[in-house]
Amino acid sequence: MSTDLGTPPVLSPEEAERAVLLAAPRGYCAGVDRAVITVEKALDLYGAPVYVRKQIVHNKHVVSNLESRGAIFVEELDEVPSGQTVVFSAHGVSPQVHEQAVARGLKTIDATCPLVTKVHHEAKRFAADDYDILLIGHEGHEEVEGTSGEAPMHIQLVQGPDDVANIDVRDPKKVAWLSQTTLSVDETMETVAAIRERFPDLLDPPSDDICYATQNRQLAIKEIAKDADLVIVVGSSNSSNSVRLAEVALEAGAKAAHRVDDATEIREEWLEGVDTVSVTSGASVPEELVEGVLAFLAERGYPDAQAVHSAEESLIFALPPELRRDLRAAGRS
Ligand code: 0CH
Ligand code: SF4
Repeated sequence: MSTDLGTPPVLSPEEAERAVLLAAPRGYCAGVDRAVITVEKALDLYGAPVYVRKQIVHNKHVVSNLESRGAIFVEELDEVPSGQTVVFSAHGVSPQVHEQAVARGLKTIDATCPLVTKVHHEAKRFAADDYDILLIGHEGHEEVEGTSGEAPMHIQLVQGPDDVANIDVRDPKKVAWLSQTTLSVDETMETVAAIRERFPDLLDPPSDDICYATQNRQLAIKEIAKDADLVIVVGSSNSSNSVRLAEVALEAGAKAAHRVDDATEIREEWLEGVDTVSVTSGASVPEELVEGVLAFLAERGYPDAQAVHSAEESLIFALPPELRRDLRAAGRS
């Protein structure tokens, strides 16, 4: 009896050389998952509209999807009618924003990632001990604004090694550093080294501020970028961790790296002469957008993607306590 194994597809010589490598882990981290579910559950429980201060996470597809379900995204709390419910984004807010919400009689749900809150606590502790705090991060980023607001008189922003010469502190022996959670690990270490050269007594944060998800996604893309002709990073342009992934890929040896919001932004010419394409996504990116990129590549003769695992992740955060309480009261927990 013969078994028909089917006819293998006929590949052109170019197609036979091709590979698609998929970073693992990639996409949603525990803090993003929690923040997005928070808005979804708030919409289910309280009904539309639910206001959200700033983008809940920096992804335009996530934001437009939640908008279509009744979320209203605002820049500041004065755009929220009094008495309404407002969710704070995963990136965190300063104490001043909490105070403003109380003053305006708003019901708040805080979707700040617990790992961002941890950095806020570190800032408060260093400030209470009267340290000058050097916060490594990007000017204007919501997370930097929120963390700085915890101790504005003690914190100054350092964007990179070039800023170090201009740092002015009260006592060079009482200086500590903290960072945004979504920076490049390697770049941040360069900045810290430059700071330490100026201030040898520099105090480190009690644990890594660049979070596990940022670190794991950078390690994963390094692993598959070094042999790639092209790296595609899925993520929005204002997503710090996504933008960093494209930079890290180039530093790791990728011949080219592009960030796209989705497959429609991939340019055909990027694929010219390309055999190995490596794909990843930022911590705020829904997996269906990565699937769209893989389908785009498949339509152009690239094979199924091979996942390359460099770390396992199992962290899950409980929903914000104020939402859990209301879910319980409504018998929906
Ligand atoms: O990478 P950033 O911080 O711009 O933010 P994102 O793309 O919304 O990813 C989630 C991180 C949220 C706070 O750490
Ligand atoms: Fe939290 Fe890290 Fe995700 Fe930011 S990237 S939401 S700090 S887990």
